Amino acid sequence: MDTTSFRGPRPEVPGPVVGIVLGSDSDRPVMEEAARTLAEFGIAHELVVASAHRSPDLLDRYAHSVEARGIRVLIAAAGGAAHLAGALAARTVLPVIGVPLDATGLGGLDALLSTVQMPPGVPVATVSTGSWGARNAAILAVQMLAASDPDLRERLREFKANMARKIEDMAQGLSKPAVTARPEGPKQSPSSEEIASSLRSSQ
Ligand code: C2R
Repeated sequence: MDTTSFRGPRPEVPGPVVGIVLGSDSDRPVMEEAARTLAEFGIAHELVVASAHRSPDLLDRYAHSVEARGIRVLIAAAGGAAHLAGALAARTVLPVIGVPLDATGLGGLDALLSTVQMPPGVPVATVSTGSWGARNAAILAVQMLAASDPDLRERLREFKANMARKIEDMAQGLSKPAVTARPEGPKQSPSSEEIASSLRSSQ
């Protein structure tokens, strides 16, 4: 997507309803999981790069374009001093889901704290770091959209039922009777009388 001009929706094409914003193109490999997950649910989305720190004007323009273009939920992913999600949340009333990424070798803890510790009044729904977060951000976005979409709620129910079935299959695999060796009786240690008798016979 051309991130320099947000001109509005094309009426003939159903527009994206989720915006995934990356702090840098280097975040893309991890965040492709979010895009894949949205596609699983048939949710149209856009993937853009904009940084609160490096391109504040671009981020500003993007944040002010989303509502009018039909975006309903934002997912913001950034590493390090990750202020991207908070900066978006400051500029729109749409729900913002933050995905903290590991960009600095601190395991994403820096990004997690920067994303989650928002002051009262400006929430960012922060999910786990990295690819778990990428997947959960997308599922959470679907759940938010499903609040007003019964068909999507049905698809979420199927998704959860499939997950449960997989775990039940695993559990069944574990509870199959294991092949055990024929039980032997407890080994009796020889009595002191037997030991004494075997010593006597060996003399
Ligand atoms: P580069 O790989 O481009 O140097 O970026 C990005 O999300 C990325 O994980 C390194 C990391 O910097 C992050 N970044 C932020 C912000 N902008 C970029 N945390 C921001 O505005 O919060």
